Amino acid sequence: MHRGNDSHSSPSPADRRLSALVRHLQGSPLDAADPCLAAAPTSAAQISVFDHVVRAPEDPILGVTVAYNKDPSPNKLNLGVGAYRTEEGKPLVLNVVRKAEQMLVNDRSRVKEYLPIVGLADFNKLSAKLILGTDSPAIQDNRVTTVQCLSGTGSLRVGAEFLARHYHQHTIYIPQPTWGNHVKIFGLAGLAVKTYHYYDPATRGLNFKGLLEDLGSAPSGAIVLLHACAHNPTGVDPTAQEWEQIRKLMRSKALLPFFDSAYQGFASGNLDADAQSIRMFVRDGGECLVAQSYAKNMGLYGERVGALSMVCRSADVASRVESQLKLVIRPMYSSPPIHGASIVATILKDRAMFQEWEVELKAMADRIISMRKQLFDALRSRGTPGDWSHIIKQIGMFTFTGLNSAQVAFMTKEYHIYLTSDGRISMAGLSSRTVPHLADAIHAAVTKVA
Ligand code: PLA
Repeated sequence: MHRGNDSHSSPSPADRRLSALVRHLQGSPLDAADPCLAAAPTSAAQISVFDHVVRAPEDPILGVTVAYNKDPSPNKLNLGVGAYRTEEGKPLVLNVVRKAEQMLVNDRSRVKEYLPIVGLADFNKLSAKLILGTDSPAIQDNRVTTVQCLSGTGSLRVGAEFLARHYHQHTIYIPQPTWGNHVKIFGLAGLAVKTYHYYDPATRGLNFKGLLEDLGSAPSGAIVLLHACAHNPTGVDPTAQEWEQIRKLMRSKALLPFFDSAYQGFASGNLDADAQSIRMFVRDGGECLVAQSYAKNMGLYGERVGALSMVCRSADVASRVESQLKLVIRPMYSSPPIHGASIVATILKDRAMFQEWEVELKAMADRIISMRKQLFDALRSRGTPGDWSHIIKQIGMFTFTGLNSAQVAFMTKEYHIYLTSDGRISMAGLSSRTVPHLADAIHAAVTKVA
């Protein structure tokens, strides 16, 4: 037998080393001249089977917070990640969320059983209505399948994996620029990622001609990632007329829309208005995917609550699609977490709580808009060279300032202001108190750094 033979072969260097160490532990002195010990590793790093692993760079967005956290300056300001802060610079838990959580805690009938693979049924139904509209014919026809996922990111990833497995076209077009994680999410899911023109640095607006040309020359059936509203990082959205032209072009070429809705309610302060682009595509009877996040609009960042809806041609297709989505989700994380989805469902299904949410959401959106105005005024009063009107024209959580990476580095070094190197500022992280500090920093960067 094999084992018998092995036991007669001479011990390996590792075994001999081990025996010498065991003898030492049992009281024998260590013989430094022992060749087995000489062969012993000299540092812990040499022992690791992961010795070849190289250090990865920090994430371009979340790494900004890592750097910010290490800065001891009392004046430091984090305008990197898109996370809402109050006028006092504090994270905000919405009152209506606190209320919903209290109700959930008080309800002793609630248990912590696993959710189904597709998540909480109420949450899914209400999420579809929130994004597609309560009167959506697609929902009435039962041709929408919605699955609860891990916030916006998880919804994009599940949708991407589904498309890689079941859709005939494996190319996805994403706007240039876009949220940095899109490239990785779609690439890792097995899709080929290409870009379409979106932003024109000269006008700081939409490069609509470039967009139409690129989508016009995309292969038939290609997937197109669209930001539903409040485009990240540019803050530039197509107008309703432009959306309509995009829709017509995409439908004429059978391009498949994949909407990323991470900011519903944050752009205009109105949930329905911010879903218009999506509803336009659903109204024409065609198919699309929608990834929804409650991170920003309900302030549920860390709860990781979101949904993927797939609008299909028929109820039959939708139900078969759902059965396959389950096969994507089950080996990925089995089933989603219960708490965040329960908060959302509690708020969405109660009329009074829903209205309370709308008021709080509008207040967040309004505060961001007022920060735009304040920053614009502060730069103007300093006579900062350049046209800063894009600060008030851009939409949503971010201002794409046009500052270059050297100017950003200067602001971080000299003013302890943290933002992504592409010059994106999270307006939600600003307050009346910190606007002057930011305006001073921008003024100095623009006048001192090329
Ligand atoms: N899609 C877009 C366009 C986003 O901007 C973000 C978040 C997401 C999806 C994913 O959000 P979620 O998974 O938390 O729901 N973008 C943030 C945070 C706010 C981040 O980078 O993770 C940003 O600062 O860009």
